[in-house]
Parts: sequence; C-alpha cells; structure tokens
Amino acid sequence: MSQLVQFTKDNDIGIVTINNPPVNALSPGVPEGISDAIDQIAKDDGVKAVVIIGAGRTFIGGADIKEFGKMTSGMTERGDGLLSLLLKIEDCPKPVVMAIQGVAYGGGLEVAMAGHYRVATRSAQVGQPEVKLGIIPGAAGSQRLPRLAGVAKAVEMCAEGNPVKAEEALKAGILDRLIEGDLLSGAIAFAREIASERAPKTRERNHKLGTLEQNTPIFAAARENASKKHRNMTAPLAAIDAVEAATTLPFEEGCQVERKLFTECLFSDQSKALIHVFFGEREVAKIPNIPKDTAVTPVNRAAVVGAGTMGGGIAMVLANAGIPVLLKDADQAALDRGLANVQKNYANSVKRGRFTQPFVDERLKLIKPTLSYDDFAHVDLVIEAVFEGMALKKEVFSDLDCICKPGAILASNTSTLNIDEIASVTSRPEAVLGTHFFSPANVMRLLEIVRGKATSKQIIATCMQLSKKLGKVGVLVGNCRGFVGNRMFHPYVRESVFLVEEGASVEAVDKVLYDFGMAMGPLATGDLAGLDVGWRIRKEYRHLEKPGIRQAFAGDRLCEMGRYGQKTGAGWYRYDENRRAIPDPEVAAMVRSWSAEIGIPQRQIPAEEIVDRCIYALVNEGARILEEGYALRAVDIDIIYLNGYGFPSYRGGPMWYADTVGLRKVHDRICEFQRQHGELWEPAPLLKRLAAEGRTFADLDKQKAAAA
Ligand code: 3H9
Repeated sequence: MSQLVQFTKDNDIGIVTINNPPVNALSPGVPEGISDAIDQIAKDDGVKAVVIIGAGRTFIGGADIKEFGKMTSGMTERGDGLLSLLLKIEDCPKPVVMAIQGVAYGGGLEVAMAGHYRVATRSAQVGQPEVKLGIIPGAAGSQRLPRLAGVAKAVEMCAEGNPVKAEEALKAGILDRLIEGDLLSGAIAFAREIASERAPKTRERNHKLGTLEQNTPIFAAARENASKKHRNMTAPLAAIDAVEAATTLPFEEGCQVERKLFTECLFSDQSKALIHVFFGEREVAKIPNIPKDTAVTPVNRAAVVGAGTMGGGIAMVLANAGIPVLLKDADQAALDRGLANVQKNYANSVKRGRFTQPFVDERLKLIKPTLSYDDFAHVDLVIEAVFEGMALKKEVFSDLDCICKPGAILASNTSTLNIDEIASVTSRPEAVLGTHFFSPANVMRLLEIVRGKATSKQIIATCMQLSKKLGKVGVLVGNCRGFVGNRMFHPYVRESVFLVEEGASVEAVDKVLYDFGMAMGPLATGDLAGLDVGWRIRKEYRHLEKPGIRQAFAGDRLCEMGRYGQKTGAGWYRYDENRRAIPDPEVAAMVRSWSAEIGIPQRQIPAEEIVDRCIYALVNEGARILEEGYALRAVDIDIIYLNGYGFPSYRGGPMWYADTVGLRKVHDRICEFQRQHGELWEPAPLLKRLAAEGRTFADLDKQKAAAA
C-alpha cells in the first residue's frame, strides 16, 4: 500500500488513514492507496465496517492543485480523475464512514460523499471551493451534493464556493452526526452502530433532486446572482449547469456533463490565473533571507497615532483581531470625530450582518481614545496615521522614540513618504517600517509592508505574521516613491486622463476598464478617493518632472475649479445626493476646449487601445519596479493589484496578464506607444529582455525561487 495511506484495524472496524501533509491533498498515490485499502477490506471477513480519516489537523483539502498545471501543460495524463475510485468506495460491500476534522474541501468532500455515512467534529468545515480556482467539482461533487443537501444548497455551494460549518452541514443532510470528543473513537463507535444496516449509496438517493417546476427558479436566481457577483467569470455558471444536469439526467450521464465542463474550465485562462493567485497569496509570505523560524515580537498591545479615516480604520483592524489599541489624536474634537466614525462603521457592519452587536461591543471596549502619549510605553506596536507630511511625521516619530519601550515596532502608514527619512529622526531605525493600509482599512485586504534600509528581519517577520492575524495579505515592498501599488497606479491613471484629453469620453474609459474586469474605472476611482489627493502630490513633486514631457492636466484643472470628486459632489462625474455618478457634459466640453488650446488632436479611440494603454502602463512600471528590486517577485505585484486596486482575480494580476498576452506582443505594443507618445512609453529594460528571450515574468519568479 502507498506510504500516503495506512490501513489498520480496531477489531472488526477497518481504519484507513490518509497521511499526506500538510492538508492531505489527493496527490498521486493517495487515491491509489485508498483503492488498495478498499480492495483489502472487501476481502477481509473480519472487517464489518470501515472508517476513513485524515491524519493531522484535517480530512482532505481537495485534489492536489499543483497537479492541475502539470495536466494543462501536458506533463501528466488526465485519467477519469477520482470518479472510478469513488464508485468503488460507494460499492464497497462494508459500510464506509467518513470521519471529518478540519476541512473536507473539493475532492475531499467528493470522497466524503462517496462514503455511506459522514461524521465530523463541530469545528469541521465542508465545501466545494473549486470555483475559486476557476474550475468546478470534477469528481461528481455536483452530482452527489444535491442528492444529500438538496438542489438549492448544492447550487449555492458549487457556484459560490464558500465553506459550510459542520452544524449547518448536518442540518443540510451532508453530515450524519457530529462527534464530541475524540473523532476516531466516535467514528469507530458510529461504524459499529451501523455495521449491520444496509449502506445507503449517495448516487441512488434521488429524493432531494426536486421537480422541474421547483428547480427552474433556483437555477435562474443562481445564474443572475453569479453574473452579478462574479462578473465575467465562467466557472460559477458552469457549476450551475453541472448541478442542473444532476436534476435532469441519470447519475452517470450527469457525471459526464460535469466532466466535460470541468475539463473546459481547467484548460481556461481564468483557471490558470486563479491557481496562480492561490499559490501567489501563499508565496508572498515567504521572504528570501528571512527564514520561517525567525523569532517574532509578540504584539499584545498596540497604539495608533491619528484618529482620521485611516487611523480609525486601522484601530478597528487591530481590535477585530482582539488586540487592545490606544487611539491618539492631538485635539479632542478630532478624537471625537474619529471615534464617531469608528462607531458608525461598526454599526454599518452590524446592519449588513457582518458582525453581531455583542462582537462589536467587545471590539469597541478594546479601542481606548486618548489625547496623550501616556501608556505608549507599554505597547508593542505603534502605527502612525497622521496627515501625510514629512515634518509632522518626523515630529511624531521623535516623540515615539523617546516614549516607546525598546523592541517596540514603530510603523508609519504613509502612502508616499520615504521611510528611511522618517526613521532617521529615531535612535532605532531598525524598528521602523511602513505599514501601508488601503482605504477603507477595515475592509481592504492589502497591506504593503515597507522595508527601510535598516529595518530588522525580526520586525519584518513580525509584521508579515501579524498581517495574517489581522486578516490582511501582507506583501513586503521596498522604499521607493509610491512603493509598489501607488507607483504603478500613477502611470495607469495618467494614461486614462491622456485618453480623455485625446477624445475618449470619461464614461468610455471607465466602462472599457470595468468591462475588462476592474472593480471600478480609473476616473471613477479618482472621484472616490478625491482628485485633490493626487493633485497635491503632483504639486509637491512638480520640481522632479522632466521638462518637455507630456503631463496630464485635465484632472488638475478640475481640482482648480474645486471639483475634487464625490466629496464635493463633482469631479470627472457629477454626483446626486446618493453619490450616484452622472456623466457630466460640462466636463466633456471643458476637456475638449482645453485640449484644443494646447493642440491635442481629437479622435475616436477604440476600446482595445484604452485597455492596452492603461494596463500596459501598469505592466511597464511593474517591470521597472521588479528590476529595481522594490518588489520581490512578479507575483507580489499581482497580489498587490488584486487585493488593493480591484484588478480582476481571474486575470491573475497585471504581470500574469502580460504573460498571458505574451511579453513580446506587450513589448511591441509599448514600442508602438513610444513612437506615438514619446519617452513616457520607453519599454522597461526587463520587459525588453524577457520579450527578446521569449520568457515570462512567471519564468523569472521560478528562476529566483530555484536560486533561493
Ligand atoms: C479539487 O479538489 C477538484 C476536485 O473536484 C477533483 C477534481 C478531479 N493542493 O492555506 P495554507 C498547500 S480542487 C496542493 O497555508 P491553512 C498550500 O499551498 C481543490 N497544495 O494552510 C500551502 O503550501 P506552502 C479544492 C495545497 O491551514 C500549504 O498547503 N480545494 C492544497 O491556512 C498550507 O496551506 C481547495 O481549493 C491543495 N489542495 O489552510 C482548498 N491546499 O506551505 C484549497 C493547500 O508550501 N486550500 N495546499 O505554502 C485551502 O483552502 C487551504 O489551504 C486549507 C488549509 C483550508 C486546506
């Protein structure tokens, strides 16, 4: 038998243990091992019933996702997957009890459903999360789940991909019993109870499959929901089709439909991108030269300086993770306003069902407002979130340096300023780094962790680990202007404004990029964030601009008119009292006349050019950042853009998207823009080199990983 699966006995009960750390994925060897065990059990007269269980913390985390890339690249053959193994389990002459702890996800739940019974710990979770990888269940999950849980629940689970807790799964009929205490002992006792009963085969349980009349509205609602919530994504709709097949076709034919849809999804660009994202989110936590076992500083108490929108949001993030936090501001009115905002945000979360009132009450108790630095001597971490100005930040950091205990982490939430310069006013630059949260801080998942030239490994390791505890994706970046995300965002927005100045309408630019998959168009995003923010930064850095290089001007002119975006009721759009954007013909007319003044020829701009100019501007800057070492890997840039800038996950991030298009093609198009628009479009040397060598950013990441 395979090393990954062990067969033992507890008197008359056979025990099959899957032991493939860390998550008992169904890697090669695991299905074969289970199959051998079933053969052995069938022949063994001493075995009356069987328990299948996972070793360690979990049952089965699903198919081995690494295998999918091998299949789509032709490195391994595609068999019939797990289908035949699952039939064998279901046809086993002895009752099979699946004992679930941790998770039974994807192929894990499919294995579980092929058993005759399922028992689980109270903390276990089950789910068909395949859509999150751009695929659908591929081993009859879409066929067996509706037979256990009913059509509505199965559609929801397969199309949304969210996990279901054990108690709910019990109610839905996916589980048969919850076990208190030791799972294996409970499962063995359960197996003895049912050993002489006729074992029910899930594939024959058709009574929950409903009628056409009952099911039609369920599928219609699910399709509408999927089209809205998962815009442009193919897998959720395919998952619904597969579950529908379970209700209209016999089991075997339903499985064939599922198989065909699964294969189509697996070979799609969307699935490849989403699998890249799955591994990418885990990869960014790995920092070369900072080993996994680097000692970290426990963060038991924290403080935030500045009770504005960002400071309040950051205090909420810390409190939500159970960390007591001091929230300091310089004057009482600002502190009161900040606290009122925090309370309003929490009240909204309760209204939307995200948190319960008791949870919120507990969190609010953890946030202690203060006007002084008293008690700062006891905190392990301070995050400064005062107004974005170097002089003020320096003042705060020299105060913190005097007050905070040795070993405390001194972090700045700056989005643009130089961390080394901030650190220079302290006696401990090794304790200083940037923690760049994204607005709203309590919602957005991204946290750029900015490494100064003296920041210690221990502090970085602590903040990377803390980001996970805070529910954030922490990505380590270098200390350049705008760090990674905003540095790339600048040319992206610049191109969107150029396009408007050249004759595209504001609505067209936004719509084309929204249709590409961005959460919002760049101009609407500017209105939301406040056009004055970029305007102020541009004014501050104007002296660094190279003379003779084209600058986007229309946004600045809007600011000069007081049109800052949503907060002033007008920016690129006008806004009604519900902050709904209304296209503004006045803006179109003004931009046309300003462009005429400067002599920018007006033309019709095709959608393809809008996408290429904006997205390739991101890619080109991303390539520079990568080469200069401000991002560790291309995938780090992708994860930043997916979690902080609304880039569509099914395109894998800007760098992955460029790989998908082909770097030669991207490079050639950038050269074409350079000929038309000048040196702003000079191709990044790294992009030029990779394109010439026929390589990808992903190749480069692999090469770096191999060298590490
Ligand atoms: C599927 O099942 C298709 C079927 O229908 C059958 C088709 C025929 N494979 O997340 P963590 C790695 S599709 C390979 O940090 P946690 C992960 O990369 C699959 N590797 O731990 C990481 O590696 P490293 C459906 C996997 O405790 C390590 O395990 N299933 C897999 O926070 C630890 O992971 C899913 O989509 C895998 N399936 O969370 C479930 N899963 O240490 C995906 C994890 O080198 N997985 N790894 O970075 C999860 O949701 C979480 O990983 C899980 C554990 C909840 C299991």
